[in-house]
Amino acid sequence: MEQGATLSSKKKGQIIDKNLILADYKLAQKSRQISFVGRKEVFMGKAKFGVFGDGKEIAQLAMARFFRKGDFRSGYYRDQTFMFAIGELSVQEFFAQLYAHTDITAEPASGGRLMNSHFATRSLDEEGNWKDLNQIGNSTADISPTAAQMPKLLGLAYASKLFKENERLRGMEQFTNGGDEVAWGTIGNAATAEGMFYETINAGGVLQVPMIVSVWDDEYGISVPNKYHTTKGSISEVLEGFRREEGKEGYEIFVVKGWDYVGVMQTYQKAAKIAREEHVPVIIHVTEMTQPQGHSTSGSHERYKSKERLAWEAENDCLLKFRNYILENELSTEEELNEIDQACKLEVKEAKDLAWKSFSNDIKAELNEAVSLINEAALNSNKGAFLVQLGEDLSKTINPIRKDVISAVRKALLAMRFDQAEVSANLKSWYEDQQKLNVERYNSHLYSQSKFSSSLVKEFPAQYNEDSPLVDGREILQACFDHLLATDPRVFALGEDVGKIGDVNQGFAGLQAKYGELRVTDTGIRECTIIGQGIGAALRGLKPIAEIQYLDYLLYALQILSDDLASLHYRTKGGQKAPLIVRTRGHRLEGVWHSGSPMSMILGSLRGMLVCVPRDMTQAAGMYNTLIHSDEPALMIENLNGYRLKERMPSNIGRFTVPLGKSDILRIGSDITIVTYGAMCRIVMEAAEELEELGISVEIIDVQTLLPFDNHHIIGGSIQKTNRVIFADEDVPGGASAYMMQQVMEDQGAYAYLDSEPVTISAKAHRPAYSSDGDYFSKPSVDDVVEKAYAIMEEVDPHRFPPIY
Ligand SMILES: Cc1ncc(C[n+]2csc(CCOP(=O)(O)OP(=O)(O)O)c2C)c(N)n1
Ligand SMILES: [Mg+2]
Repeated sequence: MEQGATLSSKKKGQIIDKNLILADYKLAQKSRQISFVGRKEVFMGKAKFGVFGDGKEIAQLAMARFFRKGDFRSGYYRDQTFMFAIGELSVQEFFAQLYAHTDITAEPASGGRLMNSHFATRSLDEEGNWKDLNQIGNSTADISPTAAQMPKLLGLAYASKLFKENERLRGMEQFTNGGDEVAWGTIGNAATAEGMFYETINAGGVLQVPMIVSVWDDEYGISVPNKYHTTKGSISEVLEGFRREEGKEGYEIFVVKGWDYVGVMQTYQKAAKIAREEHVPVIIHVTEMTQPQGHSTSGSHERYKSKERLAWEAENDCLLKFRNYILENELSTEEELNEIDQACKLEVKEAKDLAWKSFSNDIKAELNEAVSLINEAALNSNKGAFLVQLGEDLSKTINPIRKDVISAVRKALLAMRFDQAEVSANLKSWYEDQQKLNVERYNSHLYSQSKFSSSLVKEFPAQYNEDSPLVDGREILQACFDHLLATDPRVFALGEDVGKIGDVNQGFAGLQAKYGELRVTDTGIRECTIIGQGIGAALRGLKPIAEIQYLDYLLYALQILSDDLASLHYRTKGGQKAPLIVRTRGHRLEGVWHSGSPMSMILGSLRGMLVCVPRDMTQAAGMYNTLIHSDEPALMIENLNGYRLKERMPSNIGRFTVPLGKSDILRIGSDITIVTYGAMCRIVMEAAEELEELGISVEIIDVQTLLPFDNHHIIGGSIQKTNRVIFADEDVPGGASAYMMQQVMEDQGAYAYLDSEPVTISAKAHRPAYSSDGDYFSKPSVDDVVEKAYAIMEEVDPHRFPPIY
């Protein structure tokens, strides 16, 4: 943590505060020991994989020195020294994560869900309330995809700008100290070749936000040297054009060697001042870093580094150079440093042993219970000998894991299937209790489990009076957003064309003029970092509505939505949340890139988010109101062709809510249930009129949200009545229509009530062709729905419904 240290030189290169230097030496040495010991633990089979921060210690001490409580880090797996230095990670916690300890008191970052060196602090208490983030040296939860820490970094820094410049956020002391928090990013040299890196750097320069991006350059990305990653082999040279100049905003750029203790301290001191006080972004290219143990436990770097390179790395090891600096400047003696080294070794060993004990004792206790219950059952079971052997094998397992225990118990229960129920009763009930615990350990927190869950938001129906006017759908949204912006200062909207013109369909029309540019904001064309900007701001307590102009362009942002936003709550086991609303518009309009409905792509990649597919703008407005009162991230897909359709303006526009996961019966019928959503609702409703004339009565259900899906089993209930079902949408064959069928057949057991084969209606497998004919021959039409429904009834009663073709 920043200790107000001003660096000045007595003699050339000497820093006066000897105590700080020795404390830094000790921390660097301890961190190095942790890397050595961690690697050994993996090779001994006590952990599965290890990646460590050796060779990167010294610059991280400097970064930590100028990092303050309330600041945020968004980095990657090399940052252990930094995390120790800011006091947010203990040695024992580091090892607990290496072993995958599932208890968050032992492993607070993720409760064993993230592989080692994936750091995170907990922003939320056990009830899901925000902690006082100003009292924490915050680290967002690391993810493995290279450079994916960059988009949210932008948002973390952008939040400082909002806190500083938006007067209405003044009351949020729990989150900010007047917006002077810095967002600190770290990234490996090779990862800077990713598109996300450049997109973030460009946006940061445009926005002028307080972020400091450190590039840890060890000249390799696993086995591949810099010349394959970066033009001219140097990221700082490549980024020269971003450097600020007289009269032109940009970045401050520093280059410093990773073993130069004085150099890094001076650089980070300057960088922090510039970013914090001027809100100017900074890039620090830290060169000449090394990897004493190679990339990770997955392989040896002797395979791909030359002898010369390995020798150079040994000579330029930052710890060795730091030690020499201390000795040369007579800040300490060999003996004193050796003593520090020894003390570090001991401390690391003790912490490691404690972490292992704590991790393995829990499992051993479970194993002992299981063995004794298996033995107890063996006394009366027909499979006694088998069970005794199973128990004996289990008790002999070296370094047992939970899978060993639970798998043996399941095998035992299977073996006892012909025994009297009492024989296995105790083991079964123990197993069921363990399964509940294991669900909590491994499967919980995909969605909010707190009082802020969207499922707990009260339903207030839309109200109308005689004067409720008929307006364009987009006006309903505009009135809703107006209300949200007026009543909740945390809300802001951003995206391409969202500001001045109020989005391409004018949902925000006039709202920038009313609330200012900070609340309704135009951005560059950069879908991935629009989402990152939203994620980062949401991580800091704000409520962004980030817009992706068309659903077809969600692909540009899908990776970060999936890897970061959707997994956040799960991967931190409820330790962090980012209640970001992603707004977009899709389904049918025109052609290959403005008519997409790739719902199965979304369903497959965004578990952890809510997916709302409203049939009209009134339903969408009600869902926005629900989302604003909850703490879950969501994707809202409005109907592209619905903005100019007329709807009645509810009199309680800003207050009514639409419950998520509650299907709506749009039409009551008796012959066939048709399940659909979004823009297809109108098509199916029209088809129902034609079918009525043909003597076929259909019940239409709008699921409204795909995640969650029909919580109240309204569809199953309907099928009990009609005994026939069609799942209709505009996705590809086998897409979201198949998802809906799976949900209803498996989760609701509707198969038992079917008298006819269940049917799906979808678009063609290709993207929709341009123009109205392209739409007709690519997307499901009223005629398609009529014919599919008719065909079902034809099979039931061919006399009443003779073949059409
Ligand atoms: C998107 C993605 N591609 C590939 C990988 C596999 N991978 C993990 S680390 C790494 C090299 C990263 O090198 P660098 O950014 O220089 O960081 P260093 O490990 O050298 O500190 C690669 C290719 C990944 N994690 N994510
Ligand atoms: Mg590297």
